[in-house]
Amino acid sequence: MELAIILPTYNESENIEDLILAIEDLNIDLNILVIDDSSPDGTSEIVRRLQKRFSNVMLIVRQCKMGLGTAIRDGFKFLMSLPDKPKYIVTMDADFSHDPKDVQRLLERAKEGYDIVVGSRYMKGGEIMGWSFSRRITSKMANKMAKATIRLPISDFTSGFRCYSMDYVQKTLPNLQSKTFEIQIETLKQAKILKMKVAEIPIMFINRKRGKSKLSIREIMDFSIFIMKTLNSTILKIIKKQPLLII
Ligand SMILES: Nc1nc2c(ncn2[C@@H]2O[C@H](COP(=O)(O)OP(=O)(O)OP(=O)(O)O)[C@@H](O)[C@H]2O)c(=O)[nH]1
Ligand SMILES: [Mg+2]
Repeated sequence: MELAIILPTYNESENIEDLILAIEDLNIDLNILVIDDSSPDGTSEIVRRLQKRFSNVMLIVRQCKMGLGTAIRDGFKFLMSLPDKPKYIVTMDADFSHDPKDVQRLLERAKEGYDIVVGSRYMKGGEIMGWSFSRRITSKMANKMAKATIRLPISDFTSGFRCYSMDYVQKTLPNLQSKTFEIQIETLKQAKILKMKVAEIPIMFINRKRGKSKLSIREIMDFSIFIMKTLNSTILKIIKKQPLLII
C-alpha cells in the first residue's frame, strides 16, 4: 500500500460522507482511516455504512473525546502495525478545510525524498478563506513563535494537512506525547531533532462551512503551554552556548 489518509473526527456527521466520497473520487490507490471519538452526532455510523461500499475505509472508534494529538498518534500506531504498511501517511481535517485534490501534490513532493511535507497557508501561493481577523492574528502569532523555536525552513507550523513518510513515523512515534492540537508542532520539533527532511507546498485553507470547531479554550491553553516550554528550552540552550562575560 502506498498511501493511507488519517481523518480524525469528532462530530463531523455533516462533512464525513462528502469528504470520503471526494477522496474516493481521486482514484489514487489509498486507504482511509477514520479515528472517531464516539461522536454523539453519529459520525461513526455514517462511516460504517460507507465501509459496505468501499473496502479501503477503516474505522477506529475510541471511547470518548481524547484529543486530536492522541487520535493522530493512534492512527500512526495502527498503520505501523499493519502487515502491509503504507509508505506515506497523510493527515487532514475532516471538515473540508483541506482540499482532497491537494493529496496528490503532497504525495508527489514527499516522494522526492521528504519526511514531512506540510500543506502551507503562509508560503507564497497559500491562502486562508473565511477566517476572522482575530483568528488570523492568533494563528500568525503561533506560527511566528513556533518558527523562532523550532527553526525549520517552512512558514506554516500549525497546518494539519501533511504527508509523513513511514520512516518518519517509525522513528518518532515512541517520542510523541501530544494530546491535543500541539501535535502539529511536536511532530516538526521531532523532525528537527532527528535532522529529517521537511518541505512545504502552498494550499488554500477554507474555514469549515459545516459543523462546530473543536478547538476549546483548554486545547488553546495546551497548545500555548507547549510552545512556551519549547521556547524556554531553546533560550536555555542558546544561553548555555554563550561564554559568561566576567567583568
Ligand atoms: N478523534 C478526534 N478528532 C478530533 C478531536 N478534536 C478535533 N478533532 C478533529 O480534528 C480535525 C481538526 O479539528 P477542527 O475542529 O476542525 O479544528 P480547527 O480546524 O482548528 O477549528 P475550526 O475552525 O473549527 O475548523 C477535525 O476533523 C476534527 O473533527 C478529538 O478530540 N478527537
Ligand atoms: Mg477545522
